[in-house]
Amino acid sequence: MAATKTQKIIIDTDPGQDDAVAILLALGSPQELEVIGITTVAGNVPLELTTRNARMVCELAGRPDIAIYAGCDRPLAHTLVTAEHVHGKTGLDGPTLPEPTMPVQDKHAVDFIIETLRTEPSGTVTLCPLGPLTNIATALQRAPDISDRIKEIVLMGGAYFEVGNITPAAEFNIYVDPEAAEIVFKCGAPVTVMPLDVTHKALVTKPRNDAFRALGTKAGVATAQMTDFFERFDKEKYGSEGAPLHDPCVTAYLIKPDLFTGRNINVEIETQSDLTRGMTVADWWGVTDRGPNATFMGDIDADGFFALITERLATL
Ligand SMILES: [Ca+2]
Repeated sequence: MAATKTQKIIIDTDPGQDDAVAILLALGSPQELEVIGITTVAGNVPLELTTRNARMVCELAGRPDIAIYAGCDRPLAHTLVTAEHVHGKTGLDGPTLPEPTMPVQDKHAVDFIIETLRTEPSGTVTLCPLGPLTNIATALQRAPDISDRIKEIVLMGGAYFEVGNITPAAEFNIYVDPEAAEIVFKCGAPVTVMPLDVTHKALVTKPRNDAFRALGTKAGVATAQMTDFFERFDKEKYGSEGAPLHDPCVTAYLIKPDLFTGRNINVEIETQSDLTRGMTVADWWGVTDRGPNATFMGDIDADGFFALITERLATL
């Protein structure tokens, strides 16, 4: 057995094709990651659909035993903005997957997050937000004592050099709920960020997509179909050689941190300006005296990243 200690994680998610791959990667990596629960949030599509999609993905992985908790159906302060233009009407367009039959837990996602952090030994649970930060911020607001007990928050969101994808200045997850993001970035727990600067280097090129499909398994083929769908939008928008696979950067980091490099810096969230609302103001060059509050990643070994995903999908 490897000496690596299995890390307990809660995946907070708004699936989303790339969320789906992030979840599959985690479930395919039981040596490194123990998924103690999946919490859903409104984001790419409304909550009812993100909860349905999370269940579909667990069933695709052959894991109907995973506990799924539905969370907040709208951001803290503003109306929900969704992204059907990227992810399709269901949020998980691409493959044809059966309607899920596994249950949703009765408990609210926020209660699950609070209770888990209070019950598990302090510093043993990592939160993995892959969507707007509404559930995590609500938990922190309601139970400020939990911030000291979080091992780490590893999230996909924000951008500095790549600036924005939903507005010229903001990345989608942060833009949807900047007030929540501000609470999370100020909470005092260690925060690691996978911004667009990283995820726009994690492109599903044709050979990488072919490698998923060539696995010939349900999970491999569905992943290829999901990234095919996703790709249409990004190819039109960026003219890139493939779609960026955003959210799996979070779970890949927990399995193989060496795939990523970044800087421990100060990151503030713009919540006021109409023009730049949701911008992650990252002090990459250290031009302020503001203390560091996040490890902001800047680069990825993309070949290593795709090799890891393909290897772990093969085990499902
Ligand atoms: Ca997501």
